[in-house]
Amino acid sequence: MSLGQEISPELREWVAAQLAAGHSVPSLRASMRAAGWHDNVADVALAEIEARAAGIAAVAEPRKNMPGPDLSASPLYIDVGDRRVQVLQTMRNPRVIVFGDLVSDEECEALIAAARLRLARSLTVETQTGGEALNVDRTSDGMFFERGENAVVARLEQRIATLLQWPLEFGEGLQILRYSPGAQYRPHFDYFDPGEPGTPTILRRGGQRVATLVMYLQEPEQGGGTTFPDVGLEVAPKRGTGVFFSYDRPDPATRTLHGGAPVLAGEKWVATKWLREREFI
Ligand code: PD2
Ligand code: ZN
Repeated sequence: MSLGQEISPELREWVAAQLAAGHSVPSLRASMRAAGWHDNVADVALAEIEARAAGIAAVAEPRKNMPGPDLSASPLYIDVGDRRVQVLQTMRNPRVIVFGDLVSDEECEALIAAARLRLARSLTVETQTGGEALNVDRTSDGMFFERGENAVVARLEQRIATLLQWPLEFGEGLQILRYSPGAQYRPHFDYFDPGEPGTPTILRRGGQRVATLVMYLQEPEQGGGTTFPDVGLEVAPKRGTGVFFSYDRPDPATRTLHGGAPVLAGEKWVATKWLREREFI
């Protein structure tokens, strides 16, 4: 669809706020037209919001601008300033890329050491309320670093921003997870479900998640792969390696359902970087 004018997240939010404040759809349509919005943009934006309000899932438009490395020349390595990251495997639909030599052994050790002291049973964002809650689907222990919290975190975040061509400020703080034997993360999507009542609150901090990078800091002896059930893919949790995947709309059609398979022996540690549409505040 070529509308000539983009329906920005800000426009969507503005329309939603006006409706919540009691303005009628015809009056909104009139003020949007008066403000210079093309009729079709106003109609599409309003139809989407009305559909959502009526509990009907509007078909989300895929984003065009997405994080990810430039693979146009099929590189085997990508220079990210302080190291050359290997491109080990790529998939198009879903977009999945496995990177090697992404995190050094020393960086893995330093992240684990700093995180170990602060582990607590993992919380996931509670989409009912926008708060956090214990989640039975995730039996790992975890914590979050602030963005740039220490030198190793800051260096890794800069490397990720360069590699994925996405502003550092659009990233959430690094999450660290530890899986003991038996622990797993059942298949889920990382984007926030547009149908959940808590989602608008979550989206205020930087919009949707659009991509994930899971980096393996310590490999278990057995089990613990990252699985993509829709496409029968399993990525081995090799230390220093990272699996990147992106989703251009918050929709299962992206085929980015993924999980952490149960650890069968040993301990698995990962660092996850989630990327948002906008600056994450
Ligand atoms: O640890 C993993 O393999 C894993 C799997 C699925 C991590 C995440 N999701 C995540 O952090 O979102
Ligand atoms: Zn996940």
